[in-house]
Amino acid sequence: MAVYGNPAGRGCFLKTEVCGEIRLSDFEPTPDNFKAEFIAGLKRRPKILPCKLFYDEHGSRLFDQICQLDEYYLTRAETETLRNNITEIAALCGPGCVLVEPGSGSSSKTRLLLDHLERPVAYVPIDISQAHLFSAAQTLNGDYFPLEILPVCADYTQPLTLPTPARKPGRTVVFFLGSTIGNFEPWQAAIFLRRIANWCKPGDGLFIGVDLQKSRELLHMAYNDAKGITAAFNLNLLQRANAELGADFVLERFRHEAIYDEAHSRIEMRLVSRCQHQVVVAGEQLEFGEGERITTEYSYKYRIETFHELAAAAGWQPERTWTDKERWFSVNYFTSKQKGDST
Ligand code: AVI
Repeated sequence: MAVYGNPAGRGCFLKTEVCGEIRLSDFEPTPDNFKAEFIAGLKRRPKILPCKLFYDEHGSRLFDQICQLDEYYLTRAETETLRNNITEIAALCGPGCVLVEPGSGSSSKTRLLLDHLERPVAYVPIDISQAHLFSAAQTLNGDYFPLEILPVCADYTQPLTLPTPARKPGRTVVFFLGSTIGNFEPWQAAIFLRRIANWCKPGDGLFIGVDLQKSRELLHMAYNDAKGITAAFNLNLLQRANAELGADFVLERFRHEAIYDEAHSRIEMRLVSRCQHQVVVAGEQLEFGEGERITTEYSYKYRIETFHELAAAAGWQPERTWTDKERWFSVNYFTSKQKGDST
């Protein structure tokens, strides 16, 4: 059985203009402790910050702009792959499925799926931001009646149980798109994939977008765009610290760097200090040497076989892989091999 049942999270209702009330499962995720995580990361040697700290309001807007860039092929290639294979993807989901989307954000690709699925029973967006969930529910609600929208406010990397749809569902299918899995280190990706498997019953499905290894030049262009949007996205972390923590970063003293580390098959994004200087962050004085780096993000690039092995070890049977015509990006379909537990 899928881990439905009463949500462990506190239930409450989102009021919408279209269909009255929508049941929200609220796991009350602890908001990012930006101050603690930022200072702890800058005290580590070498300095490293978790990439989730990028996404304040301005950072999220910059990321949306990155997705529109010519050089940033990932979004385009994934959308093309989904569109070109949507009939087969919908058939694999089967009738009456429950569509689950961890990190749903603005649910931008959801319509493409919902437009093709056969009488889906429920859509379960999972996001840490109630505002995102609310606007996704608002925009979709009513258009796909009688689809039930069951938003879950949670940190999807933490234990959670899925809400129970009112009607008897077919299969649970999880969509984890955008190559967000690439921002996890492989050991973290394995833990996360195992966690998703535990939401599912054997035979349930996972569709996951995974960026692929390619030439250093193409990767370099994608993460060092000509308009400097990725640089602004990276530097916005320091701007955020100035705004939220009263830090005194001078942004011109840092530069954006994104290099492809072939040994680890990952883009490593950094902020590099141009000179030796000190910065005060929330009353703490922090030292930066000339050329010293803060690692701000890893973005792993996989070979399809390597990713299949990683997923197989985490309880997922590889079934089907589609790519764009250049074979730069992959959408992978797996079925759950194991009976899950409740986490
Ligand atoms: C969200 N994630 C998949 C993006 C990536 O490509 O790793 C984040 C990003 N960083 C720089 N550009 C885009």
